[in-house]
This record gives sequence, structure tokens and C-alpha cells, in this order.
Amino acid sequence: AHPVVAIAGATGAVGSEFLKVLHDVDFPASEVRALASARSAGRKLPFAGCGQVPAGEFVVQEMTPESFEGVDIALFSCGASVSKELRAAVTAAGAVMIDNSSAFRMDEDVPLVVPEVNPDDVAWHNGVIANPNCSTIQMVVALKPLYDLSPITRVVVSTYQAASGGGAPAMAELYDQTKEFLDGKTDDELTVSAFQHRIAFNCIPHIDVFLDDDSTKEEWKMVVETKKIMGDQGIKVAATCVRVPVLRCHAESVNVEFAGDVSVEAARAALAATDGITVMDDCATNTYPMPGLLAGTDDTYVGRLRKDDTVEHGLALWVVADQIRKGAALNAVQIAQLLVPTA
Ligand code: 2RA
Repeated sequence: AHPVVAIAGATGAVGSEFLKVLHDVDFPASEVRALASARSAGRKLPFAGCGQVPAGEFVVQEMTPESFEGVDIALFSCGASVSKELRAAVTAAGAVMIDNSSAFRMDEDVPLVVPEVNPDDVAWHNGVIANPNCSTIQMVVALKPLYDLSPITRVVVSTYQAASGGGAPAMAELYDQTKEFLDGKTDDELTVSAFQHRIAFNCIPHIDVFLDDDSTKEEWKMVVETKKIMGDQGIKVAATCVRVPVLRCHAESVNVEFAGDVSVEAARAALAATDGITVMDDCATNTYPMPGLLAGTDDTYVGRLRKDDTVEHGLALWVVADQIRKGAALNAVQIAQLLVPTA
């Protein structure tokens, strides 16, 4: 009843957030292991405690295939190649791997789960459950209650994605580059390594690699993952993904086309009634979600709800969520909670 939880990649932006979320939801663990690469082994991480695990400090252990013996749930956030390398060891140990990388998301035998949307899909896992891409997660959370009003036929989305999607080094790059830029450094003098170009005072319409059709892999993920999570291959998605100089919340402009009519009022009521969604939408008081002001929150925030009358049945909305929490660590821990119903 009290699972042993391993955190693979504990020193990363998402990894260290796993520790905070386990505490915040008081996950009923009997043991938590903080694992990372040899380079990070020995580092100390504070932990506020959860379940039967008291507050204290973890010394990060080097992750090896043997690290998973006795583990029930392994929360992974260390990149696709490490997840692929360790999958067999994790599942052979009898643990369920909840993987934040893109390694297995589209595999037919791997559920891709957002608990507000398709919680029942955890039932058919074979040892691995994938956590979707961050930009997909927050969009489908907002789409699901709308889909329940009338099937969605087409979505056009443009994202405004925070530096945190590139991990802790990318956040540091935004921060340091901004200071260097204000200190007068020129583009030739600035350090650019986490992104393709300077991110300070800039927007970069390029996340992940380019594909043969000139879209990016990030845009492709939003297309294919949305269909898989929503369980409807008929939903057409057109995505443009853009990196913006924000630290940790992604924002999205979403135009939704439905099979039948959905009024703004019905959409607002359905969104407001959904756990995990906060509607912030009042033009009279300039109220709408903003990514710079929502860091560290758990909900998916929706605002700027209005009719899109360029199509027969259309709505437009603006969606914001913390990329490290709902876009990654929190969603993964919520999946773990589905596996431990008493959690
Ligand atoms: C990004 N989608 O924002 C990625 C993170 N998973 O770069």
C-alpha cells in the first residue's frame, strides 16, 4: 500500500520539482530514492517529506540498472535515451515507469495520460506510462470539457513556451543572457547554447528539431499526442510552437472548431466546473492568465474566451500553465496517484 518511489533525474528542473510535488500531495510513499547521473551523484537535495518518508536531505545516488530493485514507481525525467536504456531494468524490477521523455509516447502499448482527460488509460499499461509533452498537456486539459459539449473537429494553436521547457540550464541562460544584454553585450559576445538563438528580448519559432515537412517536432507532438490522449484520430491540429523569454509557464492561443454550436457561456461554465482548471476571464477588470505571474501554480488557467466567427462553430481561448508542474512533474505524480488509489 505504501510504494517505494524512485526519481530518475532528481537534480534536473523537473526532477527536483518531483520532490516538491510528492510533498505537496503528501504522496503515500514508504521510501523515496533520488537518482541521477554519476556527474550529479553525491549532491544533496532537501526534501520536505511525504507519506512515511520524513523531511530531511537526500544524497543523490548514481543511477544504475540495479537502482530499481524494490521500487514500485519510477518517475523519469532524464531524456529519451536514458529512458530507453533503463526501461528493461525498471520493468524487470516490477516497477512502473512514468516517463516524462518523448521515448515511448506514441508506442501502441504505452498509455499517454493526462489524468483530467484519459485517466482510464492507465489500466492497460505494460510497465510504462508516458507523460505527454508539456504544451500538449495544458491544451488537452482545456479542450476536454469543451469536447464534452460538442466534438472538436479542428484546433489551431500557437504556443508561447517558457525557457523551463529546455531544463534548468535553459532557464539559467535566459536569466544570465538578459543581464548580459542589459550590461551592453552584443549578440557576438553573448553565450547562446540552450537555444538556437538569443532568447533574451526575443522569440524563437523553433522548438525541438525540424522535420521533413518543415514543421518542428514540438509541433508534431501537439498534433499526434492530442489525438492519442483525446482518443479521437479525427481532430485536426495545426500548431506553431514558439519559445519566448518567460521563465516557467507556457501560454497558448487556441482556436477551436466544433461539430455543433458551443456558446461562450456554456464553454465558460464547463471550464469553470472542471477540477484542475481556473477560469480567469473578465475584460472589464483586465483579468486573464499571464505566464509571468503564474509560476509555481498547479491549475491550467483559461481566459480570453470568445467566439471565433471565422468558422461556423468556433471559439478562441488563451491557456496558461506552469510547464514544470502541470506540464511535467505534477502530471506525472497525478498519474502515480491513479496507480495508488488511496493517494
Ligand atoms: C519544451 N516541450 O518546452 C518541451 C519540454 N518538454 O521545450
